[in-house]
Amino acid sequence: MADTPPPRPIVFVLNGPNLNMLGLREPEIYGSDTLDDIAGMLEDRARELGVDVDVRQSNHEGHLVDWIQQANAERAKAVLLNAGAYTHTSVAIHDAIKAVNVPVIEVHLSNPHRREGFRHVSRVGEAAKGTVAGFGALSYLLALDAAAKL
Ligand code: DHK
Repeated sequence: MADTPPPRPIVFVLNGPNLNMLGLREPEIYGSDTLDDIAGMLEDRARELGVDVDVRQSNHEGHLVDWIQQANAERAKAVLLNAGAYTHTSVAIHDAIKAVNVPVIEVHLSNPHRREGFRHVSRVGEAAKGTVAGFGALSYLLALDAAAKL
């Protein structure tokens, strides 16, 4: 009898506030791809890399905290996190990243350092393993490549 293959490592892809509006929201900054488009690209790349992705979005800070803890409890390979505006403000998300062993990679479509001063601080980046920003939807794919190699 053939052995069942081991489960593929899972990468959580967590998206924060207003990222459900991608495609409509300031396309000159965030691009014209919707979050569903990005999820599709990630699923295609994940298949090539031999991992699974679980793409989620919430406008609520606590959901992101819960999902970081869940990724850790389920021994996910990594978390890709675009915390939206909570990136710049959330001590709770910073603490959640510090509290877990799962590596968290900060992702942004835009380059926050080229934008308003209030985006230059990243509470997520201060705790994350690394950051990919400024490449539009490609930021997510580059971060997934990094996650698969960890
Ligand atoms: C997304 C957001 O919603 C902003 O609040 C961040 C980030 C930047 C992005 O570029 O993906 O400042």
